[in-house]
Amino acid sequence: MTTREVVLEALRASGAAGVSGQTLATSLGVSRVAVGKHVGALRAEGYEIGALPGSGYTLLSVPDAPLPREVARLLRPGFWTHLVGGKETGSTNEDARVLARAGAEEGTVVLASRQTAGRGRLGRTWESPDGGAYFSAVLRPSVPPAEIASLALAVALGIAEGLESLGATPTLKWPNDVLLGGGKVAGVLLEMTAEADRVDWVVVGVGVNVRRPADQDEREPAPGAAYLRDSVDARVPEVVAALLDGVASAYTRWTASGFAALRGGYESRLALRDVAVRVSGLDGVVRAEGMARGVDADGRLLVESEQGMVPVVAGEVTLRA
Ligand code: BT5
Repeated sequence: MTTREVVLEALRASGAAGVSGQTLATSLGVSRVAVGKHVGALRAEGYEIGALPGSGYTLLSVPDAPLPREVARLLRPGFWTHLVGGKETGSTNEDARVLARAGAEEGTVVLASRQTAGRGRLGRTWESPDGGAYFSAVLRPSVPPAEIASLALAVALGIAEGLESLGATPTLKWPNDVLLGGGKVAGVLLEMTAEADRVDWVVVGVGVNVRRPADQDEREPAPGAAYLRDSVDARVPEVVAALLDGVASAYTRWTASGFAALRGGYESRLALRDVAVRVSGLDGVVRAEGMARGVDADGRLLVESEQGMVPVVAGEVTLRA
């Protein structure tokens, strides 16, 4: 721990009672001026620290942002080993890819409070203003590349379960959108490299809208976006920890037993069940039209059409009038 972190932990431990600058200085073996500087640096990171004559410093609130140290202390121990970043970046998926290529181990996570080049699937943009959380995790599943399609669904399920642990009631739009009240609250982007028969690494990127962007200078919220804070009172570090725990749990079940073990949970949250849909392939060509009935054990969407039950591997779903 750095001296700044020791100061922070002392503030946390002292709670509402607070701790005096002199006590901190003595226990750390530094001057009171040095303590004041660390407090200033923590305030610059977004920690709200009160200073009252007599009672000293009091930690009033931690930043409402995905700082690695605030997320790490809320995580279930075990799976996520390295958390980095936490401020602005281009794209956490890009950052995580660089780490994965350099050999980062499974369980490494890059976090950001905003992205300047956030990306969705197929070259689309992911609006990433302050108030959301953006993170990408390095996974190294020992499976053939074809199985990664269902990992995207497993991750979406893990996010839904994480949101439920906070009191929200999300639904899933196949393949990997997470909805709240009909709007998109989170999106998932998987990128990977693989040999012919084995995945080398997968970067799982998740963007979640927490607070509605309020500032005039923020970019327009994406049309159709939903915001978690509209229905659930949770701070960003808490949200990120819940989603990471949800993803770790779903991923662990997926690696142990495959998507088949998650199918029931996925289907029970499927927003499009028994709804008339049109599914286009990633090339834009219509693959199936009919009633969405669920997903199969490989995560393919089952569409009951005039030709019978058509399983669709990848694509975009639109509702039919
Ligand atoms: C996704 O793509 O939903 C995947 C989004 C993944 C974003 C994360 S953030 C961390 C990591 N780093 C990255 O650079 N990316 C990942 P797709 O299914 O293609 O949906 C994209 C579409 O969603 C856009 O074309 C918009 O219509 C809509 N959209 C964009 N920003 C949104 C937002 N913040 N909230 C809701 N919808 C949004």
